Amino acid sequence: MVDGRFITFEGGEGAGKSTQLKRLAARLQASGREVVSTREPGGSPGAEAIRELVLNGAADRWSPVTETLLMYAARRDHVERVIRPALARGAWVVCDRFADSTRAYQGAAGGADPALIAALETHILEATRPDLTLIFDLPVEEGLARATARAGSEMRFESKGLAFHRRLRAGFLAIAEAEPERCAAIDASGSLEDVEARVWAAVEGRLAVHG
Ligand code: T5A
Repeated sequence: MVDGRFITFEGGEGAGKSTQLKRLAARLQASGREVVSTREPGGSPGAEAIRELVLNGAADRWSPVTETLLMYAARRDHVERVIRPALARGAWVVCDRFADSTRAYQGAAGGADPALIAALETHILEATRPDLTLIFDLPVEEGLARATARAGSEMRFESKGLAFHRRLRAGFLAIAEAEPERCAAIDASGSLEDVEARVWAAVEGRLAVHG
């Protein structure tokens, strides 16, 4: 029986999404499901090439509107080549960032027109929408400290300044408030185990999964 589900992880920098995504994927796999773990920007060869362009370089290398278009070019390739085929065969797709990151980073924090972003969601995503979105929430300073301590990641967005990151946090919380049926806000403070328990409670409660 096809019972694929699409779960996205969202939030500001260093909130712990990648760490928790791995834990959730392992738990779902252990219960016998096929799980596809992926990320944005990226997740397919074409989208990974765009990731290189958009995440590296000076903070002002691209305008928010250009970033929006690059994110959506990458997202369309990822959706067509990875996400839709996986869902069609019944896999569970867990994705580190998706469309809400464009709403929050390029829209709420960057100033790109929300109407442009909404139109791209309609025309580029079509019916491919997350069943559940986990929005990781953490005070900005704590997230940036975690992200800075972690080695080897692209720094373009991390270097944008505190005001940007405060708008970003507010933007994500506004999405969670506006779409409570799809989104669960996750308190990302505390130990890895504390956060893992909150994630599992949301997945179990929203998607009626046991395991
Ligand atoms: N972007 C992306 C856009 O602007 N628009 C878009 O449409 C999309 C899709 C992606 C960048 O692209 C932007 C947003 C981003 O800036 P990235 O390198 O993939 O860049 O970065 P992030 O997705 O932000 O990932 P991060 O690694 O910064 O954050 P995570 O995944 O939330 O955090 P994680 O798990 O890597 O943890 C960070 C550090 O904290 C520790 C971890 O061990 C790690 O060292 N940690 C904890 N420490 C203490 N307590 C806990 N509970 C902890 N949980 C994790």
